[in-house]
Amino acid sequence: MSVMPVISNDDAPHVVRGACPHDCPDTCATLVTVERGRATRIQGDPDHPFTQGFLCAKVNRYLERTYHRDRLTTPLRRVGPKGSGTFERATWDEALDAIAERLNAIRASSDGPQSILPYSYAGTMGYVQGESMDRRFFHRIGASKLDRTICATAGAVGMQMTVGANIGADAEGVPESDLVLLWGTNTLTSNPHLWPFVRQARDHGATVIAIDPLRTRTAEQCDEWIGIRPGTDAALALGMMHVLFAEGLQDDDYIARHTLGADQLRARAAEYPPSLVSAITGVSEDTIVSLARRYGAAKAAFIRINYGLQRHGGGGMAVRTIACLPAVVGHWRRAGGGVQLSTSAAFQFNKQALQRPDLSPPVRTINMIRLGHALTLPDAGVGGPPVKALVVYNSNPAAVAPDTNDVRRGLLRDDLFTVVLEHFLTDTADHADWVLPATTQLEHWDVHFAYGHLHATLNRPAIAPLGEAKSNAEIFRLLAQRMGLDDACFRDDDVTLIRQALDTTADRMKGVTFDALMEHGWVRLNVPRPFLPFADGGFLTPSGKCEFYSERMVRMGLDPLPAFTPPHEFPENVPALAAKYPLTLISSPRHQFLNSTFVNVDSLRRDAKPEVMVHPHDAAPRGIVDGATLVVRNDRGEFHGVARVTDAVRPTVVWAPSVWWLKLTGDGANANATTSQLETDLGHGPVFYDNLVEVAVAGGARA
Ligand SMILES: Nc1nc2c(c(=O)[nH]1)N[C@H]1C(S)=C(S)[C@@H](COP(=O)(O)OP(=O)(O)OC[C@H]3O[C@@H](n4cnc5c(=O)[nH]c(N)nc54)[C@H](O)[C@@H]3O)O[C@H]1N2
Ligand SMILES: Nc1nc2c(c(=O)[nH]1)N[C@H]1C(S)=C(S)[C@@H](COP(=O)(O)OP(=O)(O)OC[C@H]3O[C@@H](n4cnc5c(=O)[nH]c(N)nc54)[C@H](O)[C@@H]3O)O[C@H]1N2
Ligand SMILES: [Mo]
Repeated sequence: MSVMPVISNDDAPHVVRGACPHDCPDTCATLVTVERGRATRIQGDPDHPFTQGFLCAKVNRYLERTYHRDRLTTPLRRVGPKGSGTFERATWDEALDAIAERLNAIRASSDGPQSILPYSYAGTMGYVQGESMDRRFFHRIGASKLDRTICATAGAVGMQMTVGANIGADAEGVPESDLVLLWGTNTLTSNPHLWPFVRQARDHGATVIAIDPLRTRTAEQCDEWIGIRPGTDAALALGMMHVLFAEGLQDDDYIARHTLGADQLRARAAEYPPSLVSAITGVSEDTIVSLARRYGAAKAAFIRINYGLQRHGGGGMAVRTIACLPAVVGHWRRAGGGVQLSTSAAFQFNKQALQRPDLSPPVRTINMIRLGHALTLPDAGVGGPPVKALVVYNSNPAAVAPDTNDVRRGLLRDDLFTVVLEHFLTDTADHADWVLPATTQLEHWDVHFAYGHLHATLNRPAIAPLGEAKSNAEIFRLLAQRMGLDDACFRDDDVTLIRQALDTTADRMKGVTFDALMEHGWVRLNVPRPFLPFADGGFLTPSGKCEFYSERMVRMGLDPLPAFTPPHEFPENVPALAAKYPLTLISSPRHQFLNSTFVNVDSLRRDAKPEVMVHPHDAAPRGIVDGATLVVRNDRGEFHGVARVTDAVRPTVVWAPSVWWLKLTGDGANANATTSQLETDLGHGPVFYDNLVEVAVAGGARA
């Protein structure tokens, strides 16, 4: 079988190279077998250094999802009441004409174009279908901008403050590590292609430790599980520094050459003795001291943090603080040492050319995690006109945005004009006036960065679009035309967009060309293997040092030094609230789901129902037994789940594996009925896991 460059009419089976589009650090290189125009197999590229020939539980089912009986294949026009999910088929001409006319009318109205709001996230991480023609379109019409904060901004800014960019140690160095800390990350579920590297390190004698309020399937596989209290990681990191400095385990040479503010950091760490840290984190003093000693004695400790730990009020500072650790001990010098939140900033695609921010007039920005406020407050919560039109693509906010009850109130507004580009009738699409069928990764072109490794990947269409589906970029091209936007940039086709994304002289992109991608499917960035970004300093901060002390934080009115910033709903600080709602809810992803994607795939959901894991200490006084139907509630809302009584959660923590489609739960609600629209300390991010609740047997007396 040969590897074909584009869709082939040839009847012979052939293989098309692609990229997994999903929001995951792994961005796998895929091989799709096509027979007589139909995709019959998807596998991981065995030659790709990170994919290593295997795919995850979800993407192994990508063909089942693509050919799902419920795939949208034509445009749909709403016929029932708003939110009822009742539609009739329409032609593309009807849909595009109606949408163009309505959007043009809103642009011309007294509310003006800022009353139009795009809403998208990373349903696909591809540059073409994720952030190219769509951005040009909204920039050109002068729509409100969307601050895309829902996942990563708290930690990204935390990294920027300490090391200068969201860049980190190379996963391919992990086999040389002698201590691996999986800190606030469920690797086997959310970053599974890192695991073979961790296993290699372990084969060479490394110790692997999970730091997580949940004993996840990842923690089960580690040498040790540290069941920390949610939102207290900065205190643990400072406690480790306390011990490192007190016992002389720091690397004075690295500190002197490559860091700023070491004396202040040492003084700050002195304020965090193990006794205090133990009281904050719920981790024993012995564990804190032995973790610090182990870290100080290691030659190359690899800290894998991920986005789970920054979904708390102090999430930005938590990441900033942990990111100081490798510089204290000088581990950036060696392969396998350092910290990784993301590798995304290592990529230097030409986003300006793709997105054309120059087309936009000065407009307001709306934070996507406050969609509920944006849709329900008269000035959208930020000043200016109300939101009159919402165009959603690559996202399912009715299920994934915090405070879904508020979001739903907004989506139900009769005067809100909502257009949703989707593969399926999601909870969000159910609220649309128009639904437009989008192509999947098997049906369109794209090019990808990654956030857990250092390879760029091309995606070629393997099959023709299903039904009348069109790619996002094509839909925005057509809309631009209908609305009379005749700038030349609205005529660039998808392959031209890929070439524009690659049109850069940036050093790390040397060799990442269209031709190389066509030939190999993927190309490693122009960096050594493994990439040691800060082996000899060269931090990307204003000072060029690892900034223990940050002038920028001073200017932001924040503590310039690492510190423990408690969650918004930290029981000690909100005793009245904690008396009513004593448990912290974590709603991190279920293994078989990708946020709310794949929830409707039968073989992945099977007959599962939403579950709520409760520790025996919390279950007993509430009369909760395994299998009971529970209601989880706070002042924002409530949802139901089946009780699992287990010591895999620490006491006072409950876990609701997520993110369920509202309409597949049974009660029409998921964990986001209880989450808040509050923001993190840095980056205006969401605080999904900073969420006090009470749990009771449904129908039973209230506690
Ligand atoms: N299968 C699957 N893979 C995914 C995703 C998915 O939905 N499903 N989502 C993708 C996306 S969008 C992202 S952003 C990444 C996220 O990747 P991760 O960050 O690994 O994912 P989470 O499961 O959100 O969080 C990881 C762990 O953090 C723990 N945690 C929560 N609060 C704290 C805390 O305060 N301190 C500490 N130490 N731990 C805490 C949670 O219990 C959880 O086990 O995964 C990606 N990969
Ligand atoms: N309670 C709770 N809430 C969470 C999280 C959590 O852990 N707990 N995780 C948060 C995180 S980390 C994130 S990143 C967000 C993710 O939130 P979203 O980015 O909204 O992710 P998904 O829920 O996967 O929804 C993506 C949608 O995009 C669609 N899609 C995929 N590809 C295409 C395409 O090419 N074109 C079009 N038009 N549509 C496409 C899919 O069908 C899917 O419905 O959720 C956040 N919400
Ligand atoms: Mo995410």
